[in-house]
Amino acid sequence: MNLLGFVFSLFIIGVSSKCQRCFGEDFMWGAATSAHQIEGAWNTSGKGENVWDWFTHNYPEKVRNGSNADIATDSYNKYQEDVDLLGNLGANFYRFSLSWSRILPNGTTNNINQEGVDYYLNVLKALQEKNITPIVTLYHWDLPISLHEMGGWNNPLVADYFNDYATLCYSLFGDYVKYWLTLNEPISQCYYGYGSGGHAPGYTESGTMTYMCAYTQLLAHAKAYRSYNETFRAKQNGKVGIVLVTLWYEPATESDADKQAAEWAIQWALGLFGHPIFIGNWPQMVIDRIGNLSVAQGFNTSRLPAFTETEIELIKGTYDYLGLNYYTTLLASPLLDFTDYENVTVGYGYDRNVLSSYDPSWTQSPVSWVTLFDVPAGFRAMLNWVANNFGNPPVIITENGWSTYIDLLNDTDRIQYIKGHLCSIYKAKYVDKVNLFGYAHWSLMDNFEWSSGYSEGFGLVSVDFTSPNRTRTPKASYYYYQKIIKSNCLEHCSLNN
Ligand code: GBH
Repeated sequence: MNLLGFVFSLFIIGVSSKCQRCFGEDFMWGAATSAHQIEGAWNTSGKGENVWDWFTHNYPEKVRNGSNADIATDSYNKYQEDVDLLGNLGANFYRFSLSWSRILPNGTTNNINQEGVDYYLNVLKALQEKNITPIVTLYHWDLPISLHEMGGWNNPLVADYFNDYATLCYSLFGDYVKYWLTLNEPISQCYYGYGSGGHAPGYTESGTMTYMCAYTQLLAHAKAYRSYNETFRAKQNGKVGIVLVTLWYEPATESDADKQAAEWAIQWALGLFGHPIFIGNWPQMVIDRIGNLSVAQGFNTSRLPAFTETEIELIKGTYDYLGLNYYTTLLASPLLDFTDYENVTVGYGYDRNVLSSYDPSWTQSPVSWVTLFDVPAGFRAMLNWVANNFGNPPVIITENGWSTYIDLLNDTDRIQYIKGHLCSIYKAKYVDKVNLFGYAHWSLMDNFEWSSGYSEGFGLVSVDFTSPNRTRTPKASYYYYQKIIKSNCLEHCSLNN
């Protein structure tokens, strides 16, 4: 090698040691939304009412500024623009959800709304034209009101209605859809909807209903997974999974009690749903804890519904892949002494027994849910926890994102968040060997943020909610993410922490 060549090689080594970290060519990049948060058209074109329509219309005080999703981002009419935005982003996939009551206005298969079916076929065709893979969630919290009136997720028979709906969707859309997700974040649905009451339907029975809901949702997921196996897999050759979430928890101190608190916090979220699916039955410490407390509290049986042997087998193994959502990290200590079984209030928070705090050095979102901090390390830790506890299943990140004021176009804090979090999953995948195959940012665009209404936005694209056009404007983070997708590489990602 001549001198010039030698100097040139040094230059190349110099550039690459600036920590260019490249993902494999088959790694999938995408963005996510959900039906109720974007579609609008809440009572037109044959759509039936869902529990969030009912909740926002009847309890406007439960949502910031009394907002609702009657129009939202109007994606029912503007889906082509959404698909164009995904195309320009360079997205390989789009994670979106189907509105159950748009397809089945009463929730049941005796009445199919053809206009709703056509809408989703149009979305799927538009995606196909741009070579964007659909990853379709069947249920993202928008239960048809008729099923809510039957008790909603407190009623185990709703699992059968979900199975009917899922089966219909496989047959209607299965030619286009190869990645299905049954339920979005059952812990959030069951806790915020049936426990804290912040979400529809607004029940506040976290010591009982949260677990009934969990029981029914696990049965619903499992039945829908089995139906795919029995009737569709051979022909359609797709994959079915579920979306789970946890706040990541680190022990507040190195004490054993704090370590146990952090572990329990994860078990009461990821464990509650992941253990039945990946290992079989509820986690043992959850069974023991709720059982013991229930007795001490005067219940005849545990507040945690017991699975029969048949149900355990039905649920076990019902995954082809796992969708994981990660947003943030908190610190954990015990709420009460772990051995104190007397005088413990009935409730999920007391069962879980975690007192949360945070590190004041963490950057906090200026607008979001009580606690959204930018803590990339928790992402890697969560992925490792899942790989270690659930046998390293194929995982795709179905949500990860940061909240800002909705009109902020120069969203440098979101860029900072994305940068750190992508570096963290890079390390999980390539250093720790977690079986991760894709990443979706939440969200493609600002949308109806549940009980926060439109007071905050997770979007890469801003939406003008004051204009009937719902004009979409990409933020700085959209262009930042576009560059990453195009190069498939990260710059300045150090492997040292
Ligand atoms: C995801 O849930 C959802 O899947 C998605 O639809 C949503 O838009 C996204 O997060 C962003 O929030 O106000 O303190 O009571 C993440 C779990 C559950 C976290 C509800 C915030 C309310 C917290 N979320 N929770 S608080």
